[in-house]
Amino acid sequence: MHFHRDRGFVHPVPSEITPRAAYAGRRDWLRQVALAAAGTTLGSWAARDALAAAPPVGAPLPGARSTVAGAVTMEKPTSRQDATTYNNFYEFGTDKADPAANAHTLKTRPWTVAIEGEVKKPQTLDLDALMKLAPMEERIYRLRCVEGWSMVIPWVGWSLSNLIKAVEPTGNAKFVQFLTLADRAQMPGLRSSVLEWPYVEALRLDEAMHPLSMLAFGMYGEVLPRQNGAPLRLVVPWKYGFKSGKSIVRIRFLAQQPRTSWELAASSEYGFYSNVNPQVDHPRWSQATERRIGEDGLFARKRPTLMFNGYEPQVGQLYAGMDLKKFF
Ligand SMILES: Nc1nc2c(c(=O)[nH]1)N[C@H]1C(S)=C(S)[C@@H](COP(=O)(O)O)O[C@H]1N2
Ligand SMILES: [Mo]
Repeated sequence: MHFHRDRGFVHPVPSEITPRAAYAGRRDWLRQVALAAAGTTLGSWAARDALAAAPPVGAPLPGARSTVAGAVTMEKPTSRQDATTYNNFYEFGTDKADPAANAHTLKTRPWTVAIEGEVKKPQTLDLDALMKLAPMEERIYRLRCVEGWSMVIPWVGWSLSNLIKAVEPTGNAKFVQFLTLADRAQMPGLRSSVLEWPYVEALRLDEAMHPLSMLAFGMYGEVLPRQNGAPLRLVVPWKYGFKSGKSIVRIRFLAQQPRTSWELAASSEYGFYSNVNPQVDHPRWSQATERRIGEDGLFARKRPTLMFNGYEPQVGQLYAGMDLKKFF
């Protein structure tokens, strides 16, 4: 992985894929569930963890096929193995294999999400209550990272608009900010100053209300693996992947556009909007093409990148009349 420190802290360029054969976290919970079911560890943290109401990491989490326009691409999904071992989650390290190797320390239950700011119903929601807010849907989205690679991932969750409507934004609310967990005890990557913690991203309220903006609790029909942002993460498929924060603990409604972690790290490289756009290059590399993980050879960038990552028919209207080079 290469950092270009002369330009500030930035996304590393796509680096070597280090495949991980073992999937230790999943084996761990399977063992926990087995032990808990056998009643051998009742009272231990493992049993409480396994028997908590919210399903544990790796448990089945089915979702009905989404009927939201554009929510199910017919493209071949990336293998689960690739999607769970080639990750960006800097709280657990900056190499692609680090999150899968290190995220086992993330405690995903109990978990609450605080809703605050410009809403009529500020509240702190427990994960169980949150998960019941709307029926689970399966959506198969393209994911495009600003580094020039892409995947196709079957997520399980529902439109973020369900939550936004439930908390009733005030007339002043124009932006929604997503703050993710920053706990040094659970996240070894926080010792690095590669980003300002907590990892914070934000959307305009109308972007957040778009039916394609999703809160995901699962992928591949199972509860989210920790390295993919358990127990809940945002998925905004027409924007570069870094706009979709993992392991969210706080959602804040704001009148003013907030700064985000990547803007603070390198404002010339990462704009607030960060819509996927093959015509607006990243200062250090072209965005015209991408390599699909698991499909192309290393460093091959053969696939043309699509405007708004292929979601232009659904989301183009959100940016009508805007200069997309200026508001990148
Ligand atoms: N909290 C947090 N969220 C994050 C990141 C991160 O480092 N920390 N990385 C982002 C980036 S750069 C990408 S491309 C996606 C990757 O999601 P995936 O690993 O599930 O494919 O997560 C995004 N969300
Ligand atoms: Mo990314």
